[in-house]
Parts: sequence; C-alpha cells; structure tokens
Amino acid sequence: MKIIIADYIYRDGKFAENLAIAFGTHIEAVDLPEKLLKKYPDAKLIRTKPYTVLFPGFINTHVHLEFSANKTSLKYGTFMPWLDSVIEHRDDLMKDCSNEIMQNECQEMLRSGITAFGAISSFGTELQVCEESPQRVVFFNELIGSNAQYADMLYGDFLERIKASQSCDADSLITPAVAIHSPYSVHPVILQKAVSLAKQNKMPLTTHFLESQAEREWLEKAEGDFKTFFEKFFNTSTPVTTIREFMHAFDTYPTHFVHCVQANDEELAYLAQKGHTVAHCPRSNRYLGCGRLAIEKLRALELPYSVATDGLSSNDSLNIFDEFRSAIMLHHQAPVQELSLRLIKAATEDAAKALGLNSGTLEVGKNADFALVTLPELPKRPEEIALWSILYTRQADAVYIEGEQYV
Ligand code: MCF
Ligand code: FE
Repeated sequence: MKIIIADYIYRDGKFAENLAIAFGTHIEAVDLPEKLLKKYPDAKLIRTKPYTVLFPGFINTHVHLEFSANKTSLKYGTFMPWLDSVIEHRDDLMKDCSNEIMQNECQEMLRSGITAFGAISSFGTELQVCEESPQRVVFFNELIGSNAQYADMLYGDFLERIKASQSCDADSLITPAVAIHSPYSVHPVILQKAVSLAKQNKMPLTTHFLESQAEREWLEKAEGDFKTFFEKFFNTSTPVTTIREFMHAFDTYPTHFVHCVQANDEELAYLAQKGHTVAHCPRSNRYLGCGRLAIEKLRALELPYSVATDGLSSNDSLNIFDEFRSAIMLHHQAPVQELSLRLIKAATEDAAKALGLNSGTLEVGKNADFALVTLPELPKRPEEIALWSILYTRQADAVYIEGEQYV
C-alpha cells in the first residue's frame, strides 16, 4: 500500500486541499492524510513537491502511432491534398516507422501525463510496442474498404488483426477494439458485420465521422473533391452510404465518433440521443483545414467529448498539454477558466467513459493511474488551477499507472 499527499487533488471539477490517496493497483481510500496514515500505518508515504496537483492520468482517446514517422511528407492545410499525400507517402511512412520511433512517442505521451490511449491501427504493426508500453492501450483495429469486390478479403484481414490483439498478455493492459475508418471508406455490409462483432464481444468501437466539408459534400451530393479522388483511385463516382444510414448503423452500441466538425445540429442531437461520445482533435482539425468543432453545442446537448491528439499524420506532437493549449486558442470565444476545467474533464472522466476504462476519476475502486503536475508558484486563487496547469505544464512531474511510478 502507498499513500500520496499532494497540495491539490482534482475531484468533481474542483481542487481539494488537505486530502491524500491510499492505493495499491487501485485506489483504496481518499481521506484526510492523518486518517489514512492511521488506517494504513505500514504504507509507503509519497510526499509531492509544493504546489503539486494530482490529476487522474490523462487519456488520449485517438492516436495513429503507425504514422509517427511523418514530419513533412504529408501536406497540411486542406483535407483533400492531405489525403492525396497519404496515398502517395503511406508506404514509405510505414516503412520508416520503426518500433523505436513509436516507443519514443509512447514515452512522449507518458511524460505529458497520458496513462492510457486509444491506438487506431491500420496494419497491426504497433501491437508489440503497445504491449510493451507501460500505458493502458485500447487497441482499435481499423476496418477500411469501400469496394464490394475486396470487402470480404479486407474483413478477413481485419479479423486476423482482431485475433492478434485478443491474444496479448493480460499484464500488457491491452483492450482489443474496433475502428471503422469512416462513412466514405467502409462498405455498409462489412460495417454492419464489424459493429455486430464489437457489440457481441463488448469491444470499444470508434469511427472517424464528418471531418471535412468535402466528406459532407461527397456523402450528400456525390460531388466535390472526393468525387475526383474516388474517380481517380477507385473508378467510382457514387458514395457507398449516406450520413443517415451510416449513423444508424451504430444505433444499438455506444460509439466514439472522432472529429464531427462538419456534423449539423440534428446529427449532433442524434449522437447525443443514442448515447454516443465525440473525440475532439483541435490541432488535427486546424492543420487539415477542417474547421472548429462547436464544443458549445456539444455542451448544450450534453454530448460528452474527449480531447485527443490524433496521429503525427496530422499533428506536431502527442503531448496532451500541447493539445489543451491549442484548444484554448482555437475556442477563443469560450470563457477561459471554464474551458480549462472542461478540457481536463474531457481528457479524464469523459475519455474513460468513451473507452470503457475504469479510470479517469480519483474515486475508490478506480485504477491507480495518476498524473502529477507541479505549478511554478502557489496559485493565488485555487479556482484557477485548471488554467495554470494547462498553461505551465509541458511535462508531468510524476506519472503512475496501476500504482507503479513510471515518470
Ligand atoms: O484522423 C486523421 C485524419 N482522418 C482520417 N484518417 C487518418 C488520420 N490520420 C491518419 N489517418 C489514417 C487512417 O487511419 O489515414 C488513412 C487511414 O488508415 C486514410 S485513408 C487512406
Ligand atoms: Fe484519426
């Protein structure tokens, strides 16, 4: 048993003072320090530095580790030229993406306080790195393929990858999961099969959804930049699904919808009504010219969302604090203190719910996953701690997963 004492403990959207946590692999008790010391006299005591804030470990719900070799290969600015550049450079990027590069990125996430992440895997090449990483990993095997002719073959390959992720060691902290790439790239027949598979096996489910204006135009009118793309690469000028049909395919199973920047009010209300959640990737959306997700609308609809980095295919780092700071700039009209608190909740409690993890809050029975952040001086007003944590943190001061210290 260990007991950790920090100046501030983040709970229920507030920063509690004079509290301590007793933990093994899970949180055993949260109480006044003197009470815990009395209750567990043999516990190892961890006293954190002055002005340290204890957060639940942060959860990055959406990252593509396989694209970690990208620096300047992919074209940022507008979605379609980016997608063209993915087709052009994908093979080289995969070849260049060594285990060492991916391990370093897992470390970068860890140092920023990320104790769990959702890895979107196109080929399964990052499975070993994820198994060996200290973090919890929800391993999202990606299904892609819009051409009916190849659909069965692609589904077969997807099932093989699912099986590989199911046979990982229990202490690798891997959860096998399903990712549908997007409405424009997955044939409805295999989409339905994959959703049923996720539901039957109670696996987390995610999908990219309404990321760009071009995607909307293609799905609604079979026009725009995607038309040129599909004619050029796939010899077709008809989308395989409609927005409505695609959304309805997830009706009976809560899913993590990534991006949703171009979703309208009705679609967002529908996602909320069906118990789905959203992943918000502010920098990725900015770099690919997709626009700003109207998080104030999600709030009004009580549609929960996480904050995620996406991959280095559309970002410059996998640091969750870099993402928070960018979110603050992107949503420049939002009250800054309130937004800061909301972002912290998004990357802890709401992210845990979206990925089905027993983490994200500092309650008894939850996983002992912590990120400790040390502020540069005594915060003058405790209600501003969320903002000061976001502005002054590049790396966490200490990180715990399953009660073990890794940073
Ligand atoms: O989330 C970003 C942008 N939207 C869609 N896909 C990806 C992103 N980063 C990487 N990808 C991958 C995706 O998983 O790129 C491929 C898929 O395998 C695009 S489709 C050729
Ligand atoms: Fe993505």
